[in-house]
Amino acid sequence: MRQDGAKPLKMTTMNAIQKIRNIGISAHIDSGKTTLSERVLYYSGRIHKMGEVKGDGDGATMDHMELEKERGITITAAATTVTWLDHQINLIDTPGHVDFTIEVERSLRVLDGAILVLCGVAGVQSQSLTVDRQMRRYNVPRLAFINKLDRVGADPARVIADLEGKLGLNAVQLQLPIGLENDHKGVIDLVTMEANYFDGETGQNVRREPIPQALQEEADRGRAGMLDALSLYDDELMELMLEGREPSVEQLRAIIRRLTIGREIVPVLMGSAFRNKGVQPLLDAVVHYLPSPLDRIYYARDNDNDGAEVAMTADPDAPLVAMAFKLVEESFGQLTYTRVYQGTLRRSDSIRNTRDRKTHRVGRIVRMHANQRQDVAEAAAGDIVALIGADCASGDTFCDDRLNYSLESIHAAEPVISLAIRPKGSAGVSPARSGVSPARSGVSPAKGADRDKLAKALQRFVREDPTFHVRGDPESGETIISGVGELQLEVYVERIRREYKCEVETGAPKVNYREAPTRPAQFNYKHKKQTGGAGQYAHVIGTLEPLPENAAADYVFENKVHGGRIPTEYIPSCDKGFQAARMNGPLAGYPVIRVKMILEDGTSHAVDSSDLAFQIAAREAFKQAYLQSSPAILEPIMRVEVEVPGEHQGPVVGDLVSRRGLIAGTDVRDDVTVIQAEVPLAAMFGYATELRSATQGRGTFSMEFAGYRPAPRDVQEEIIEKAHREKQAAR
Ligand SMILES: Nc1nc2c(ncn2[C@@H]2O[C@H](COP(=O)(O)OP(=O)(O)OP(=O)(O)O)[C@@H](O)[C@H]2O)c(=O)[nH]1
Ligand SMILES: [Mg+2]
Repeated sequence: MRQDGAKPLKMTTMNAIQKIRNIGISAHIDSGKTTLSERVLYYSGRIHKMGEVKGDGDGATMDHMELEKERGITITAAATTVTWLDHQINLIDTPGHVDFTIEVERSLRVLDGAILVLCGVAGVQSQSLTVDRQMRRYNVPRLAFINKLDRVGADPARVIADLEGKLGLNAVQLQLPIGLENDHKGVIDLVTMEANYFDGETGQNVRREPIPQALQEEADRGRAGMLDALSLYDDELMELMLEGREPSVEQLRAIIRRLTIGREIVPVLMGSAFRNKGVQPLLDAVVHYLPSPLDRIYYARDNDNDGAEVAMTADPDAPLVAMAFKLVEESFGQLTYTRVYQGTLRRSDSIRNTRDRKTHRVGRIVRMHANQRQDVAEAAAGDIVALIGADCASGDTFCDDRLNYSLESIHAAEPVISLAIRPKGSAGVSPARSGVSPARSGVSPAKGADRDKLAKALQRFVREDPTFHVRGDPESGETIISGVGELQLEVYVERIRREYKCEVETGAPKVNYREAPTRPAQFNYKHKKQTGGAGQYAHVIGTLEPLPENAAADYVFENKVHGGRIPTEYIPSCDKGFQAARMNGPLAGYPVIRVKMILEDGTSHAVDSSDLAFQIAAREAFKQAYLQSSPAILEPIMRVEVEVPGEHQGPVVGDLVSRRGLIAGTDVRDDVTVIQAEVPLAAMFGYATELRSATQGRGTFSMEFAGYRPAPRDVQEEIIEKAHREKQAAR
């Protein structure tokens, strides 16, 4: 049940919050997000020299990590604050590569609006689709910016058709380009009906002029098209038009703002970030059309009231509710990026973490500018800041003592790929699990120190990144890291070397398979042990059932035991036992998913039954039923998009098919072919290198997890056999 108990805000407070814009820049890899952000920083006066993502200079401000500068890609999201038209814009530049998608996910979770950047040549690419899904998940209103109009083949009309056709958005074009490719000079603003040019070496001087004669007709058509599109959604405009009246600029802006915030339309702007064209009007549009924190309603769950949904109010005087959405561990403590939803976060205040109900004192609060920080005394509702020294996990909610609210957590992608890792030259023993001091383990002190460094690094990355996991393999004793993709793991391995000065070796990347039952099976298992003193007794009866592919949870437990045949206190023990067995699938040791355990009956013993006895019985019962349920090995299937010059289409498609790929479609534009396919992850290792050599370096691809599907019989048998061999070898 929702409670909308917001009280009206004071005028001065409202004015201040209305002038905040929390926005993210998200898009497919390499579409120019960081280049665009650099211009935003420069034109707003935040920096005084413009850097570029690639080349010999100092690099872009937002790509501050050494690895980012070297590779010319964004790896972690960076935040900054700029002032524009008397508004405060908190801006987060996110990475485009799908392996770092958690950065986009958590940014969109806490931002009020976004800019979806598109390449003027390539249009809607695979990551645009992913980003679009994420923006929908968090109901984020957005603007589209068609970038790279200076590139050969740039075609904004086609990109807009893509936005409508592929993403199903109501794209409303607010600008026309003045020239394309080498002739790209500026944009025509269809709201004010002016031409905008960008003069000066860095495009810093915006010159607004009457529309050139040659473009007047096109501009009139564009304006009429824009008004038609808007009037479909807005009665006020429809009426004006029926009366033959022209809306004023203010009226039009108000209508566009309303429709954008209501997510009925996506205004489209354009230019070339690299050539310094169109960025200032985009910033104007951020202020004019994207929501302030007051324009969005956010809900929390009240844990003191059965998790009822409560609307928060962006009132600085209300009790605090804030979300820690991203952490970075640093030498002087944890840096916690936090969005304040309600109330005010003040230095030295006591706040409570809803997850563990622990109270913390707020230490330093800073405003972030890429890797620079500026101390502030407080942050009010609607603001985004970072805390120094807070102790929490990413996604935690902080509240005032009086509240017990939780904010919905951040969606984390599936870790489908694994790698064994160890300090160079050491045996394959897990540093996390060895628990033996270096002096006693027989390895040299240097090695022991390396292990400590590795353990420290891994511990940190696990805390920071919910898609990164570490475990010790019980069979081989190795440390296994897993994540969403090869590049993500490669970056962490490189960071361990650089930031922790620890040389490591890794095994070959491996697929994280899953197991699942395919038909129901019964269990009836009695655990009975009589050894001298107290015995052990537990007996469980029930059914194991497969869950459908799209089930909300991987595992469900249902208790149908009547009449206390199993005492209530041991029911959770059974659940625990099933879950423990599930994590180590009896078929090949992979976690079992899509499984429901129904506990129906059992027996107990007044003296010999215990928590432990029921856990053991449930574990064995799981194995018993599972092996009767025709279990299958599931493999991760990836959605793959390959872009190649037309002449390579045939061989590249043939190669994908030979990798057990299903071709979902091909799209030919000019001389570029985009191939969409679904391919098992197991067949995609090393694909980057092979594609490069097959296309003389001109092909690119991206892939992301689509779902788990049963592997073909022969592949399953191979996986099972391999698991058994490894188990034997470990013994
Ligand atoms: N021709 C042209 N190139 C551009 C433009 N904007 C960016 N680029 C180039 O495109 C490449 C990628 O730019 P970035 O700004 O790093 O792109 P990004 O979207 O931040 O990339 P990731 O963060 O790695 O996803 C760089 O070589 C830029 O110089 C543009 O408007 N025109
Ligand atoms: Mg970038």
